[in-house]
Amino acid sequence: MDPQNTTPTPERAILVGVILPRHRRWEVNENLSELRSLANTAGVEVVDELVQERPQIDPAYFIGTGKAEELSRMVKAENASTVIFDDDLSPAQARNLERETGAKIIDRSGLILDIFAQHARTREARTQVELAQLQYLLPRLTRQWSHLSRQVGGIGTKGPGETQLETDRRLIRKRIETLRRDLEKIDRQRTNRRKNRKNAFRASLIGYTNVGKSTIMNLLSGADVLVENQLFATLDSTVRRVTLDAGHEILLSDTVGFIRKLPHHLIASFKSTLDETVEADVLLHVVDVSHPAFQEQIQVVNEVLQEIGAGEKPVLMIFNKIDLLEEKAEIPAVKRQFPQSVFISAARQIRIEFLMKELVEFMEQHFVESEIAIPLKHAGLVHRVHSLATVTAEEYSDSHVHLSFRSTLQNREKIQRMVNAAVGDGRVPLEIASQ
Ligand SMILES: Nc1nc2c(ncn2[C@@H]2O[C@H](COP(=O)(O)OP(=O)(O)OP(=O)(O)O)[C@@H](O)[C@H]2O)c(=O)[nH]1
Ligand SMILES: [Mg+2]
Repeated sequence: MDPQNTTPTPERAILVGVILPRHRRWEVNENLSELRSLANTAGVEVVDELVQERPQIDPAYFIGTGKAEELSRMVKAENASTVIFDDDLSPAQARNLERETGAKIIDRSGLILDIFAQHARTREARTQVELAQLQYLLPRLTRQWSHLSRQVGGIGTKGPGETQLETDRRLIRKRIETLRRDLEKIDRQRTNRRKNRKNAFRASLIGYTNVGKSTIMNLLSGADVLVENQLFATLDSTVRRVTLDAGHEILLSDTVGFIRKLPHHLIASFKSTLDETVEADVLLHVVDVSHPAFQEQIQVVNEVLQEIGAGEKPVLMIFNKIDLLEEKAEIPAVKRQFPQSVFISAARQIRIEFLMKELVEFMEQHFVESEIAIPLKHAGLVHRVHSLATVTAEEYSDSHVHLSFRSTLQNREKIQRMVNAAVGDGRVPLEIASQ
């Protein structure tokens, strides 16, 4: 940001969406309205929209040549400085459009990265965002992007032209390496912190952005996570101990939300933040059930979960914001579709007690106490059990190590398979005794 310009007038932007034959019009409208929210969150004023139906995308301009000319005229008429495309553009398309319109061309990924950069507060989030930004920037450097002597990022930065390019590319690659190393260090610290907490049952609030995850976190744990009617208010993960009832305590985490077409670099560089989700025992998938596109949002979230390797975890669906539902009659149908679900309003504190009861039940379903005896000659396996479960007792006899442990059902199966594979060489396989 330019320090001399403390009260910048908002950038004026035009949004562009393309309807291909496989898209439905309402989908594109929904996507554009989401793009508008993204633009508003980034502090951009949307002055017009352009939607084009095309049989396929144009390799040079994404939209057709004629449409690109129309866009140019719109830019002039509205005195817009920026054009934001809902789809990702190739660096060449962005360059051509920039030349044609004279405006700065941004795509959805660029915009999301910009918001992340604006919202990043902790060292970890800043490092992660900068890494994703630089990876996004590298192939696009021929455009009028900021020279590296200025801070990378920010929507309105202009660069020095092409002479600096090679130096800039080299600098970026070097910086990417440094950031990667920094992140590895942060990752190791996080992993150590997580190891110390592994004897607790871990639940992770996940879901589309702006659905109410942090509101639920604050409500259940008394944490003070920022809640805003904004996309990507949360970029880090917060972990808090929550007492559900006298006998049940969990570690609850709240983390970054997902969105359609989350840039791939972002997912990759947010690995250490998302590991909180990957390593949770259960996922609490929060949905804004009052949103017209909530079903599609559920799909998007499931796809991202697959991508980060958390697609197979037990999930409790939390349908939030029922206070905003005009048709309460829709609830039974959603409940039939998602039997493992609760319907609440976090903001109005409706049915929160019920949510806590369901959590206890969920916890009992997915967390079990077991015992196993491992022959001493396979004692090397003991540390594997430690890594997958909370060992509550460890006793050595002449022939065996006897372990009592608490784990998720999944991890119990893993332990059983692992021990059988090592020990069960044709003899009777080991049995795990459940308590
Ligand atoms: N009407 C209504 N609003 C809610 C409810 N729960 C949350 N909100 C509002 O929804 C907005 C987003 O809430 P957050 O808790 O920040 O949502 P989030 O999922 O953490 O969002 P990000 O961190 O930005 O991804 C805020 O304005 C909340 O006040 C609810 O039950 N009803
Ligand atoms: Mg949040």
